[in-house]
Amino acid sequence: MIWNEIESARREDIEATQLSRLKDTVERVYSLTPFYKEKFNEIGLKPEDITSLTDISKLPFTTKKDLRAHYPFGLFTVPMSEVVRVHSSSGTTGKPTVVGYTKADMDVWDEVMARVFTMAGATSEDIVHNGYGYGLFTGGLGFHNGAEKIGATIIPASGGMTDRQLMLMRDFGATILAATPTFSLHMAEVAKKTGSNYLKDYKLKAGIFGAEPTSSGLKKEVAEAWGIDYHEVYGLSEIIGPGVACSCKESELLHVFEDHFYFEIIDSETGEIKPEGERGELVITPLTKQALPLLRYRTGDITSITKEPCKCGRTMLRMESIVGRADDMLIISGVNVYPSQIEHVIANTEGVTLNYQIIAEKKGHLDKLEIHVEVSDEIMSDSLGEMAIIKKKIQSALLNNLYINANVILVQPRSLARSEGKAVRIIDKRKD
Ligand code: DLL
Repeated sequence: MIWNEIESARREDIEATQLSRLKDTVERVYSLTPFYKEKFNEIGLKPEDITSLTDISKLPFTTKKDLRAHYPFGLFTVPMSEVVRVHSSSGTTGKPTVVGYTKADMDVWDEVMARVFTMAGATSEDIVHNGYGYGLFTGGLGFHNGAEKIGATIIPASGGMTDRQLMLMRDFGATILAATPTFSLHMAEVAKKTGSNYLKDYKLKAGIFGAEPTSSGLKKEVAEAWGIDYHEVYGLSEIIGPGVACSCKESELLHVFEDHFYFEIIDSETGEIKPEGERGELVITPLTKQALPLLRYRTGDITSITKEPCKCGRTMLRMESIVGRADDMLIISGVNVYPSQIEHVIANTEGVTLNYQIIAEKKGHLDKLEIHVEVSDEIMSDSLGEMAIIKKKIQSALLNNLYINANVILVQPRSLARSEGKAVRIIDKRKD
């Protein structure tokens, strides 16, 4: 089922809607935000210069730094009396980035999340177990409102307390799971402790996972561990929260809700727009935001987009799963590598699990990479010889496929820390 018929509109119609909304957004930020007016004046640009979608390349970029520089509400275009909700990033590296919503913004957010739920096959008959954190993080409340919008029953479990979450999922008969992929896998690990027949206690049929980069291998593992369809959702608080794009049943690509978000892929270094199909940094312009409209927001996320039609009937642009964040990219002795590429190698190796951590260090002038990977229970009880073979296999795959020299350390099952939200995969001691 498709929630809104616009999701399968003709391209010309989608683009006409985008253009008129883009013009409104440009006019809005120019007249209401001194920050943008100044930027326009610097480059001699006027809102009326934007007459086609390709003119978007004339507009200035916006970065996280700009949001921080105007902390907390400096880029809002409405008085606080019209702001009904505020969220923010965790702000582990300095001041958090703060975002705000008017009533109209909340309606759009609920609408796109209703599309997400419908894409995952959910209806008012479903019981949604929401394991995304509630609070300033957009995950919990974003999913909460979307589930209510389609009339499903929402269980606002939030993150943490794994045993209790499992009890609620069983006792309330949850049919849809919403949580980060790593936390969902952790919940499955704990559920499995009750025996190999654990799935009989649960009624889950689908899950909606996101908020962190996830390899195909990890998606498959989560889907198998819960015996469910895997749907991926993408989003970020600066743009709206979860609900910018979501994958349907047909493929791993995510449908972008283009009537509300304009996507470009750029070369991070030069800022040039890249052609369809090429990977680069995702830049998003929200087209209907009232409280915090931003122009060409640099997400730092690396992906590609395609206009190829999808069997599900939706016509909107699709994006590939995020490969990684530009700032998560590790440069190891001159070689660029994303954690998800390392995860891909681990996923293709028998005998290990997808619980891993990457540690980068400097030894003298040299970069050293250590990768701790948990082995499976079966391997642990096998011989040391087997472990040595696995270690070698991963190391040579990393060298042959990614050109990186890493020391792989196999560790005991369940010995690495688990996350209740977004997983911490990289410890880069070179940054200290
Ligand atoms: O993580 C919103 C969200 C909540 C999305 C729940 C999906 C599910 P932020 O905390 O602002 O918002 O973090 C945004 O998380 O720029 C990406 O780097 C990453 N991210 C979000 N979804 C995905 C995904 C929420 N599906 C940042 N795959 C983004 C990979 C993702 N990375």
